[in-house]
Amino acid sequence: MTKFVVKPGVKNLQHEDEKLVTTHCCYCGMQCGMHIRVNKKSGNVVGVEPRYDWPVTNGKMCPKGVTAYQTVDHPDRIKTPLIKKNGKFVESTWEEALDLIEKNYKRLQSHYGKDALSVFGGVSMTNEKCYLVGKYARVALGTRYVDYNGRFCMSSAAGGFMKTLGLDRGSTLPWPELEHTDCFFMAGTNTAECHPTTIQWLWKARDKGAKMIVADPRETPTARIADVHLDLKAGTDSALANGMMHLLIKEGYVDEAYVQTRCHNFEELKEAVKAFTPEKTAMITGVDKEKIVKAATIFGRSPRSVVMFARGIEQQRKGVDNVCLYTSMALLRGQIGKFASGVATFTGQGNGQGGREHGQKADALPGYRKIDNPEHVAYVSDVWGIDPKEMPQAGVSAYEMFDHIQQGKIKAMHVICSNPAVSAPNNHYIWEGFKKLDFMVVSDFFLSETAEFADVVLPATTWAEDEGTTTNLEGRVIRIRKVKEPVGEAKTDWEIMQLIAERMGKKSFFPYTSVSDIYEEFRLASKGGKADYYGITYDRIEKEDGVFWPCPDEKHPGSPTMFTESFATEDGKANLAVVGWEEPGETPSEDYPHILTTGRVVFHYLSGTQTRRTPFLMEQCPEPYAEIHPEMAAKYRLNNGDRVVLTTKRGDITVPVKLTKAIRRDHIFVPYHWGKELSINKLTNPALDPTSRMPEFKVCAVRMQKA
Ligand SMILES: Nc1nc2c(c(=O)[nH]1)N[C@H]1C(S)=C(S)[C@@H](COP(=O)(O)OP(=O)(O)OC[C@H]3O[C@@H](n4cnc5c(=O)[nH]c(N)nc54)[C@H](O)[C@@H]3O)O[C@H]1N2
Ligand SMILES: Nc1nc2c(c(=O)[nH]1)N[C@H]1C(S)=C(S)[C@@H](COP(=O)(O)OP(=O)(O)OC[C@H]3O[C@@H](n4cnc5c(=O)[nH]c(N)nc54)[C@H](O)[C@@H]3O)O[C@H]1N2
Ligand code: SF4
Ligand SMILES: [Mo]
Repeated sequence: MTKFVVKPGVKNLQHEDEKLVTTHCCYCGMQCGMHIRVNKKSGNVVGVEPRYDWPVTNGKMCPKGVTAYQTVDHPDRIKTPLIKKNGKFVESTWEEALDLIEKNYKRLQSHYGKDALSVFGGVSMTNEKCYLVGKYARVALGTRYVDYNGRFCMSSAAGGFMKTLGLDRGSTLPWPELEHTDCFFMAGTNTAECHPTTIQWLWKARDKGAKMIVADPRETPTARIADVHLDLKAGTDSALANGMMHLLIKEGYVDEAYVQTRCHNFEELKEAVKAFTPEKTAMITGVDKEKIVKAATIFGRSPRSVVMFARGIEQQRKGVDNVCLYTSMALLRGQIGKFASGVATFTGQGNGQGGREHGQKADALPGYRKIDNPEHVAYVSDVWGIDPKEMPQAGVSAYEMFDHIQQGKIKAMHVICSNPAVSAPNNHYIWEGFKKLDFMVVSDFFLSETAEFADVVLPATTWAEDEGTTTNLEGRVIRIRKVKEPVGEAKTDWEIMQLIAERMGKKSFFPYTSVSDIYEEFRLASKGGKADYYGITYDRIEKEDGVFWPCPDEKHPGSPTMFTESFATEDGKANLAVVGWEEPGETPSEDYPHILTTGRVVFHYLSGTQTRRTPFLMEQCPEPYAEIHPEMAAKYRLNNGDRVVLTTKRGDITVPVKLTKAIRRDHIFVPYHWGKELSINKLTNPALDPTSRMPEFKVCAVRMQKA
């Protein structure tokens, strides 16, 4: 389906020998609208055109989005299955690869039981594929061990929203409404680099007088344009949010009627925040008292505000507490469920929202059902056609799967659409785990650092070679379209899972001949669950510019604004967070005197397998570096570009320093998009949040020496 042009005065480029296919970017949760240019003769992808009529992004794209097409026909694509023989990969046929997988899976399960196998998924895949990963693990392989990379991404946001609001939908409002907001309170989100096409909405709001408050240890491009930059120490968000609520209550900025009728725990919260005076908050966070007061005053006086956050506050040992507290700030102001107001976490990966709702999580089933709830198990078993007794129990979280490898419980792993050799914390432990596995399979379209550990690598397709749906950061379900046929012998992830299911004697449970067959089953599997997609059809998505879940039936308009009348908790009331502040898992000491924090740059995406293969992006940002303040540099007699060794209790890395005043004097920031020797995750702390099991990527103690 091809649509052209659309913005008055702006014409999409169109060559005679090309066709345009309308789809969305494969990278972040913005899911910017785009048309992909395909050469009619060769069928190859040759370029991209922005989609001006996509209401969320209006033709805006970022440097990753405009170069994403270059990965599709990239020379590094894996074109046939690869089997490791004497330590080297050799090309093989699908028959040979599947034979080997069948033989090893059956051998391991007959020796060690069904749970000897495990699956590690990812959410750069469509809803259809993400849904199938859970079913593949539990029905085709019959194992309890399945989890996914969203554990390192959205899990604290999900846990926090579940606790406070009873439901985890990343944003409670649609993006175009942001234009009418009066105040943005943004914590731990580098929006300008990580969700760049959101900035247009902030600018529009700014033109109407809106204010921006940014809480970040770094003066990011986002903080630079803020009215107040709260330059807090990493790991002190709970104190900051409590301090903000202290002032909101003290200065009379609470929406009493809203809080009385729609929230629990207000009296307890009042007690709990009493201690967080501006003085105490300033002492813990390292932010000037005046700035804290100014931020609370702006936020408290704004009629319409949105509290926004991302991994900066979530990737902490207390990430769930942080989410609950910041969400409570929005509740105190009576903002959730109204026009141009609310709370939003920035969904990270392209399908980070949809991919976390439908059963890739260790303890979840489609539609946000729970595996420890017998009614939920009965419903999903019925859709899948299995005996509920056959449904495996809950497994363990992504990082904990590696503990189970060490304990000898997990013997094999199939990694689908993730690169934990780079992106999981405490890399050395992950690498040891992969080496210890008896058998390892990876589905990817590039030979990632993780794939290098595998016994068998299966060539998957890129997003441009298959169709389906994703759910963007607003909660809007959208269509991804097939642009071209797969390269070489690559197969889609769903076909691969189907083929392995067949080898495991479960073919009848995977009877799909097309993606829409899977989608129809998936709609039914989600029906009646908290994340209900039943009313969303491909047709409706097309006609309505996407449909927001929950959408329980085809007549339902979808839910752009959440919680207008009540919350999704049992009695409909939200739970205000009553929690204090605790130190991060690791604090500076004599041996490790500084704080290390990690994150992203605009030019690279996650573990970098795709963006490190994109020449333009590599020219812009070829290698990792340590961002440090000139004062810290002076103490170590370092000039810009000098190389340093950074060491934590878990590992070390050698990188050049980049001097900038845009970081706290006691912090070091390193982006994490590189592997092996250049992976900062050799150093990060795997301290896990007790509820979400999210590792503390954002804070650990580090030592620096001149190399
Ligand atoms: N360019 C680019 N864009 C991306 C991605 C990418 O890899 N590259 N990935 C996508 C994905 S999957 C995700 S999850 C999102 C992530 O999007 P973001 O969460 O916005 O990105 P990060 O760089 O991980 O962290 C955001 C900010 O948190 C700050 N921070 C660190 N520690 C703390 C703290 O203790 N408290 C507070 N308040 N702030 C802190 C960091 O300085 C950083 O500026 O981006 C998505 N978009
Ligand atoms: N230090 C530090 N570590 C972090 C973070 C941090 O802020 N700091 N952030 C964390 C976050 S938020 C995230 S989301 C994770 C992400 O970490 P990863 O899960 O490692 O993310 P990707 O790099 O996208 O890896 C996806 C892999 O699958 C491949 N792939 C892409 N699409 C498909 C597909 O459709 N099918 C298949 N089969 N393969 C595909 C890609 O080539 C790539 O090799 O990293 C986490 N790690
Ligand atoms: S903002 Fe995100 S979705 Fe949009 S072009 Fe950039 S990476 Fe792609
Ligand atoms: Mo993420």
